[in-house]
Amino acid sequence: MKIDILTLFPDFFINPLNESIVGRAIDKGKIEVETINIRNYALNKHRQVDDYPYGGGSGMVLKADVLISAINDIKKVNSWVIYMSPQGKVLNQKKVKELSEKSHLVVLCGHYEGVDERALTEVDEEISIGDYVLTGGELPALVLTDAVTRLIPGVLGDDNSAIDESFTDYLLEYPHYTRPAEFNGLKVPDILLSGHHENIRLFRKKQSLLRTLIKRPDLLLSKEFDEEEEKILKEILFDREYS
Ligand code: 4GX
Repeated sequence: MKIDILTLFPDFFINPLNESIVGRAIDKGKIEVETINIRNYALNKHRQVDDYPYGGGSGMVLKADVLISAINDIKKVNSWVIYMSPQGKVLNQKKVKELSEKSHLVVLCGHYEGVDERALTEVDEEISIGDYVLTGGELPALVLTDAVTRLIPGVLGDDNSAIDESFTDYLLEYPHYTRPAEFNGLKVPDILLSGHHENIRLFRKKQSLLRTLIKRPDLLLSKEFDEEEEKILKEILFDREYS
Protein backbone atom coordinates (compact mmCIF):
# COMPACT_ATOMS: atom_id res chain seq x y z
CA MET A 1 0.00 0.00 0.00
CA LYS A 2 1.22 3.47 -0.93
CA ILE A 3 -0.33 6.71 0.31
CA ASP A 4 0.58 9.96 -1.43
CA ILE A 5 -0.51 13.06 0.46
CA LEU A 6 -0.85 16.30 -1.49
CA THR A 7 -0.48 19.26 0.84
CA LEU A 8 0.79 22.84 1.12
CA PHE A 9 2.29 21.88 4.50
CA PRO A 10 4.45 18.73 4.16
CA ASP A 11 6.27 19.59 7.44
CA PHE A 12 3.00 19.02 9.28
CA PHE A 13 3.49 15.27 8.67
CA ILE A 14 7.14 14.82 9.72
CA ASN A 15 6.67 13.89 13.37
CA PRO A 16 3.32 12.06 13.19
CA LEU A 17 4.57 9.73 10.46
CA ASN A 18 7.74 8.88 12.35
CA GLU A 19 6.13 7.97 15.67
CA SER A 20 4.63 4.82 17.12
CA ILE A 21 2.79 2.22 15.07
CA VAL A 22 2.57 4.17 11.80
CA GLY A 23 6.29 5.03 12.02
CA ARG A 24 7.16 1.37 12.61
CA ALA A 25 4.89 0.24 9.76
CA ILE A 26 6.75 2.60 7.42
CA ASP A 27 10.17 1.42 8.72
CA LYS A 28 9.14 -2.21 8.20
CA GLY A 29 8.00 -1.40 4.65
CA LYS A 30 4.40 -2.47 5.33
CA ILE A 31 3.18 0.86 4.02
CA GLU A 32 4.80 3.71 2.10
CA VAL A 33 3.70 7.28 2.79
CA GLU A 34 4.92 10.24 0.76
CA THR A 35 4.00 13.88 1.24
CA ILE A 36 4.10 16.03 -1.86
CA ASN A 37 4.05 19.82 -1.79
CA ILE A 38 1.27 21.20 -3.96
CA ARG A 39 3.55 24.18 -4.63
CA ASN A 40 5.83 21.90 -6.71
CA TYR A 41 3.05 22.03 -9.30
CA ALA A 42 2.63 25.79 -9.37
CA LEU A 43 2.53 26.86 -12.99
CA ASN A 44 3.56 30.52 -13.03
CA LYS A 45 6.78 32.27 -12.02
CA HIS A 46 5.28 33.43 -8.73
CA ARG A 47 4.71 29.76 -7.77
CA GLN A 48 1.11 30.71 -7.14
CA VAL A 49 -1.21 27.92 -5.95
CA ASP A 50 -4.28 29.87 -4.84
CA ASP A 51 -6.28 32.88 -5.91
CA TYR A 52 -9.24 35.07 -4.93
CA PRO A 53 -12.70 33.56 -5.33
CA TYR A 54 -14.78 34.64 -8.34
CA GLY A 55 -17.85 36.42 -7.07
CA GLY A 56 -15.95 37.80 -4.11
CA GLY A 57 -15.87 36.73 -0.50
CA SER A 58 -13.16 36.02 2.00
CA GLY A 59 -10.34 33.51 1.79
CA MET A 60 -8.42 31.99 -1.04
CA VAL A 61 -9.20 29.07 -3.31
CA LEU A 62 -6.69 26.43 -4.45
CA LYS A 63 -6.37 26.63 -8.23
CA ALA A 64 -7.90 23.83 -10.32
CA ASP A 65 -5.11 23.82 -12.93
CA VAL A 66 -2.41 23.35 -10.24
CA LEU A 67 -4.33 20.60 -8.41
CA ILE A 68 -5.23 18.72 -11.57
CA SER A 69 -1.65 18.71 -12.86
CA ALA A 70 -0.48 17.49 -9.42
CA ILE A 71 -3.07 14.71 -9.25
CA ASN A 72 -2.44 13.59 -12.83
CA ASP A 73 1.30 13.46 -12.23
CA ILE A 74 0.91 11.27 -9.13
CA LYS A 75 -1.98 9.10 -10.21
CA LYS A 76 -1.45 5.62 -11.69
CA VAL A 77 -3.96 3.15 -13.16
CA ASN A 78 -4.93 1.68 -9.79
CA SER A 79 -5.03 4.91 -7.77
CA TRP A 80 -7.95 6.07 -5.65
CA VAL A 81 -8.05 9.85 -5.22
CA ILE A 82 -9.58 11.22 -2.01
CA TYR A 83 -10.34 14.81 -1.06
CA MET A 84 -10.58 15.43 2.69
CA SER A 85 -13.55 17.72 3.21
CA PRO A 86 -16.44 18.26 5.62
CA GLN A 87 -18.70 17.78 2.59
CA GLY A 88 -17.68 14.14 2.21
CA LYS A 89 -19.24 11.04 3.72
CA VAL A 90 -18.14 10.65 7.32
CA LEU A 91 -15.36 8.07 7.65
CA ASN A 92 -16.24 4.84 9.45
CA GLN A 93 -14.49 1.52 9.97
CA LYS A 94 -16.21 -0.10 6.96
CA LYS A 95 -14.78 2.61 4.68
CA VAL A 96 -11.35 2.31 6.36
CA LYS A 97 -11.37 -1.44 5.62
CA GLU A 98 -12.35 -0.80 1.99
CA LEU A 99 -9.54 1.78 1.56
CA SER A 100 -6.98 -0.52 3.21
CA GLU A 101 -7.54 -2.97 0.34
CA LYS A 102 -6.54 -0.44 -2.34
CA SER A 103 -2.98 -0.38 -3.65
CA HIS A 104 -2.53 3.39 -4.02
CA LEU A 105 -4.30 6.24 -2.24
CA VAL A 106 -3.82 9.87 -3.25
CA VAL A 107 -5.07 12.17 -0.50
CA LEU A 108 -5.66 15.82 -1.28
CA CYS A 109 -5.56 18.25 1.65
CA GLY A 110 -7.41 21.50 1.04
CA HIS A 111 -6.76 24.70 2.92
CA TYR A 112 -8.24 28.19 3.08
CA GLU A 113 -11.80 28.14 1.73
CA GLY A 114 -11.21 24.92 -0.17
CA VAL A 115 -10.46 24.09 -3.76
CA ASP A 116 -11.79 25.26 -7.11
CA GLU A 117 -14.83 23.03 -7.68
CA ARG A 118 -13.42 21.91 -11.05
CA ALA A 119 -10.52 20.13 -9.30
CA LEU A 120 -13.07 17.62 -8.03
CA THR A 121 -13.38 16.18 -11.56
CA GLU A 122 -10.12 14.35 -10.75
CA VAL A 123 -11.30 13.16 -7.31
CA ASP A 124 -12.88 9.72 -6.80
CA GLU A 125 -14.30 10.32 -3.34
CA GLU A 126 -14.72 13.10 -0.76
CA ILE A 127 -14.27 11.95 2.82
CA SER A 128 -14.91 13.82 6.08
CA ILE A 129 -13.52 12.76 9.45
CA GLY A 130 -16.44 14.30 11.34
CA ASP A 131 -18.90 17.13 11.50
CA TYR A 132 -16.68 19.96 12.70
CA VAL A 133 -14.53 22.46 10.82
CA LEU A 134 -10.72 22.32 10.87
CA THR A 135 -8.22 24.74 9.36
CA GLY A 136 -7.06 22.27 6.72
CA GLY A 137 -7.14 18.70 5.47
CA GLU A 138 -3.78 17.72 7.03
CA LEU A 139 -5.14 16.31 10.30
CA PRO A 140 -7.91 14.45 8.43
CA ALA A 141 -5.26 12.95 6.10
CA LEU A 142 -3.29 11.78 9.14
CA VAL A 143 -6.41 10.29 10.71
CA LEU A 144 -7.13 8.39 7.50
CA THR A 145 -3.50 7.22 7.19
CA ASP A 146 -3.47 6.00 10.80
CA ALA A 147 -6.77 4.13 10.53
CA VAL A 148 -5.79 2.48 7.22
CA THR A 149 -2.27 1.58 8.38
CA ARG A 150 -3.43 -0.49 11.35
CA LEU A 151 -5.43 -2.73 9.01
CA ILE A 152 -2.45 -3.55 6.77
CA PRO A 153 -1.40 -7.18 7.39
CA GLY A 154 1.57 -7.43 9.75
CA VAL A 155 1.26 -3.91 11.18
CA LEU A 156 -0.43 -4.76 14.49
CA GLY A 157 0.76 -8.34 14.72
CA ASP A 158 0.62 -11.51 12.68
CA ASP A 159 -3.10 -12.09 13.09
CA ASN A 160 -5.32 -9.49 11.47
CA SER A 161 -8.49 -11.58 11.72
CA ALA A 162 -9.26 -10.30 15.21
CA ILE A 163 -9.35 -6.66 14.20
CA ASP A 164 -11.02 -6.53 10.82
CA GLU A 165 -14.16 -8.61 11.19
CA SER A 166 -17.36 -6.74 10.47
CA PHE A 167 -18.66 -8.08 13.80
CA THR A 168 -16.07 -6.30 15.93
CA ASP A 169 -16.09 -3.10 13.87
CA TYR A 170 -19.14 -1.57 15.46
CA LEU A 171 -18.71 -2.70 19.06
CA LEU A 172 -17.00 -0.72 21.79
CA GLU A 173 -14.09 -2.33 23.59
CA TYR A 174 -14.77 -4.37 26.72
CA PRO A 175 -13.26 -2.98 29.96
CA HIS A 176 -9.56 -3.65 30.58
CA TYR A 177 -7.79 -4.16 33.89
CA THR A 178 -4.22 -4.75 35.00
CA ARG A 179 -2.57 -5.26 38.41
CA PRO A 180 -3.34 -4.76 41.24
CA ALA A 181 -6.44 -6.96 41.55
CA GLU A 182 -7.88 -4.51 44.08
CA PHE A 183 -7.25 -0.76 44.16
CA ASN A 184 -8.96 1.69 46.56
CA GLY A 185 -11.60 -0.96 47.16
CA LEU A 186 -12.24 -1.33 43.41
CA LYS A 187 -11.99 -4.97 42.36
CA VAL A 188 -11.17 -6.56 39.04
CA PRO A 189 -14.14 -8.79 38.05
CA ASP A 190 -13.53 -12.30 39.48
CA ILE A 191 -14.05 -13.99 36.13
CA LEU A 192 -10.92 -12.30 34.71
CA LEU A 193 -8.84 -13.90 37.46
CA SER A 194 -10.43 -17.34 36.98
CA GLY A 195 -8.27 -18.48 34.06
CA HIS A 196 -11.41 -19.83 32.38
CA HIS A 197 -10.77 -18.61 28.84
CA GLU A 198 -14.19 -19.38 27.35
CA ASN A 199 -16.04 -17.66 30.20
CA ILE A 200 -13.71 -14.69 29.90
CA ARG A 201 -14.38 -14.45 26.18
CA LEU A 202 -18.17 -14.50 26.74
CA PHE A 203 -17.92 -11.97 29.60
CA ARG A 204 -15.99 -9.59 27.38
CA LYS A 205 -18.40 -9.96 24.50
CA LYS A 206 -21.35 -9.25 26.79
CA GLN A 207 -19.57 -6.20 28.19
CA SER A 208 -18.86 -4.93 24.66
CA LEU A 209 -22.50 -5.34 23.67
CA LEU A 210 -23.81 -3.70 26.86
CA ARG A 211 -21.43 -0.77 26.59
CA THR A 212 -22.32 -0.17 22.97
CA LEU A 213 -26.03 -0.39 23.79
CA ILE A 214 -25.67 2.20 26.57
CA LYS A 215 -22.94 4.53 25.28
CA ARG A 216 -23.25 4.38 21.49
CA PRO A 217 -26.54 2.73 20.44
CA ASP A 218 -26.17 4.46 17.04
CA LEU A 219 -23.24 2.15 16.20
CA LEU A 220 -25.51 -0.89 16.37
CA LEU A 221 -27.46 0.37 13.35
CA SER A 222 -24.39 -0.33 11.18
CA LYS A 223 -23.53 -3.61 12.81
CA GLU A 224 -24.05 -7.20 11.70
CA PHE A 225 -24.64 -9.63 14.58
CA ASP A 226 -23.34 -13.17 14.65
CA GLU A 227 -25.32 -16.00 16.31
CA GLU A 228 -23.46 -15.72 19.57
CA GLU A 229 -24.10 -11.99 19.79
CA GLU A 230 -27.79 -12.50 19.14
CA LYS A 231 -27.91 -15.08 21.93
CA ILE A 232 -26.16 -12.72 24.36
CA LEU A 233 -28.46 -9.83 23.37
CA LYS A 234 -31.51 -12.02 24.00
CA GLU A 235 -30.15 -12.90 27.44
CA ILE A 236 -29.68 -9.20 28.17
CA LEU A 237 -33.24 -8.42 27.08
CA PHE A 238 -34.60 -11.40 29.05
CA ASP A 239 -32.81 -10.30 32.24
CA ARG A 240 -34.23 -6.82 31.89
CA GLU A 241 -37.80 -7.94 31.42
CA TYR A 242 -38.01 -10.54 34.14
CA SER A 243 -35.77 -9.32 36.95
N1 4GX B 1 -13.05 16.25 7.60
N2 4GX B 1 -11.42 20.53 6.67
C1 4GX B 1 -10.87 20.84 4.28
C2 4GX B 1 -10.86 23.05 3.28
C3 4GX B 1 -12.25 23.15 2.74
C4 4GX B 1 -13.03 24.26 3.04
C5 4GX B 1 -14.32 24.33 2.53
C6 4GX B 1 -13.98 22.26 1.48
C7 4GX B 1 -14.78 23.34 1.74
C8 4GX B 1 -12.37 18.31 7.33
C9 4GX B 1 -13.17 17.45 8.12
C10 4GX B 1 -12.20 19.76 7.51
C11 4GX B 1 -11.31 21.97 6.88
C12 4GX B 1 -10.61 20.05 5.57
C13 4GX B 1 -11.55 22.74 5.61
N3 4GX B 1 -12.74 22.16 1.96
N4 4GX B 1 -11.83 17.56 6.37
N5 4GX B 1 -10.72 22.26 4.51
N6 4GX B 1 -13.90 17.78 9.16
O1 4GX B 1 -12.77 20.29 8.43
O2 4GX B 1 -12.24 16.30 6.53
